[in-house]
Amino acid sequence: MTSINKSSSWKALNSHFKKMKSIHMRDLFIKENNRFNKYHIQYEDFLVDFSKNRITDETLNLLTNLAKEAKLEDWRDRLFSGDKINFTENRSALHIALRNKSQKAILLDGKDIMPNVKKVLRQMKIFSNDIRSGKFKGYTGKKIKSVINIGIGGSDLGPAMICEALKSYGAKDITPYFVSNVDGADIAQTLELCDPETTLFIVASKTFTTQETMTNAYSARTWLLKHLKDRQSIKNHFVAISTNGAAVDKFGIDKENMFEFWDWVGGRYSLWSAIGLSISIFIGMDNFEKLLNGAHDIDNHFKDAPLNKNIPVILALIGVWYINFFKFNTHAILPYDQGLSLFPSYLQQADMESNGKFIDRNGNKIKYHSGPILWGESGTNGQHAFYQLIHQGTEVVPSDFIMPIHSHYSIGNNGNEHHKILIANCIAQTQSLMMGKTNKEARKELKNQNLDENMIKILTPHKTFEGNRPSTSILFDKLTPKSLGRLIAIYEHKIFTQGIIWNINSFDQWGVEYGKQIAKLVLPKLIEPNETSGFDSSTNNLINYTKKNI
Ligand code: G6Q
Repeated sequence: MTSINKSSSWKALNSHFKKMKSIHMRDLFIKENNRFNKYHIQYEDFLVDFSKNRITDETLNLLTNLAKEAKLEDWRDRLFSGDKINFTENRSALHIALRNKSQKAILLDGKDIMPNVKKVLRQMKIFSNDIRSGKFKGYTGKKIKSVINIGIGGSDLGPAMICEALKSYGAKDITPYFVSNVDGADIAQTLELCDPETTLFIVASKTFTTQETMTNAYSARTWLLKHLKDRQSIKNHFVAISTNGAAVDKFGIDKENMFEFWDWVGGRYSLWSAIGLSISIFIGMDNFEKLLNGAHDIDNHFKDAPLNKNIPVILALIGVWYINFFKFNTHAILPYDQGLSLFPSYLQQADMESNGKFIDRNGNKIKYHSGPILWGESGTNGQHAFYQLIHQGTEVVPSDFIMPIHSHYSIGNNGNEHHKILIANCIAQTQSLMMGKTNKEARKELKNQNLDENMIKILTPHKTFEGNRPSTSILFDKLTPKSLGRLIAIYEHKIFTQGIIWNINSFDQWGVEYGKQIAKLVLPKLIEPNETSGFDSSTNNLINYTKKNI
């Protein structure tokens, strides 16, 4: 395949961009008073308003052509049919099978994988029910109250984000904790909050070799044995989720307490698998199933909806428009829901680990930008911090405003005062980012404050907002397991779509593996007594300085 930036649709987009770059969205809204009608997609309770973007019909047509030229539809079929599209690891990317609620078989190397998927779901259901009901007890016969998930990256971020998001569905007598950092503070501070007799550790690691996770898991085991003084207690307090049965066995976790998943589940796509055990324990298996249902709905939507009515595709194409043509290289995720406070960092991994790549599928260095720098924070907190830059900075930051219409919490006047204020803030931001405030408007406002002419002159440029700052609003009824499943799957498929357009493999992560490899080189040098040489002078000195002062 010729490089996508040499394709006819890319070239057409380039010429179109020359026209579009100076057009203000204010004018687009004046010209097209039905802009919202044209540029929104309603999918059941999900409303995606992408009208506040620097696009026209022509932009969307050209972008859709680009997706076609990149053979998005073929690649989508290959994803769903279990082709080994993660070719650098010789693996399929079949997370869609984990939430396949149809009765259809999904074949991998000619064999239906659904029976195994369902078997593990049943195992999760029994175990989650037993923990919640108290049937599964700690070694001394007490009910489990604390569930500590020990994992990192894909074995941590999804479950942690979801347990936070769906707290209102959580068991009141179980607290989930997530320990990921190898910094001893993480596990030590968590253990301080827990009682060994009522604590369950979930060691979540696809490989069961990750240094951080294994170090934390061994420290947890030491802590448990110090208190319970019997190796037999491990059976009542440790379960493992992994693809590596031998390593789980070596750690001392009973086969019965192991939940399997498979190499065709990428780490950052694994929350739908047994890696979600902390979720199913906390919110119950029925709710976990609803999360899967939500994702399955979007799998169907992504598969079946025409490209120009397809939520993940539209989000992806608008992203490509900004990254590759406007050269806006960052993207903000701004959820107006406290529950989604971890959503930006979860998506950071999903997006940046998938599409943060400069080599295409043919092994060539790409000559265009790929994945954006993703960042964000829940609203309204971000408004009092970094939104200044979004409004008036020299960088333009396309932003996603994510907002449920209803809150789980009834508080304030009429029981919805807080939520109305939250919604008002969210909508107001998208409006002012798009409209801006002209010099004339700023001047008029200052005049109304009865300021003297000199002061008005000084202040006017500072109070002027260029506007034309793009945003997409994603609204849905309420943050439920189902809607969260949908939201996550929307972004997963958006990321996939962009990876296809950029012709990169979104499913490997050699940068992460490299990190795992280099840490192993430095650790022995920190331990050995003699002076370290052999690295560059900075690294040698950092190691030697640390050794001297440790
Ligand atoms: C995700 C990455 C990475 C991975 C962690 C943990 O896609 O592969 O974030 O999830 O490195 O790996 P283990 O689950 O093998 O411990």
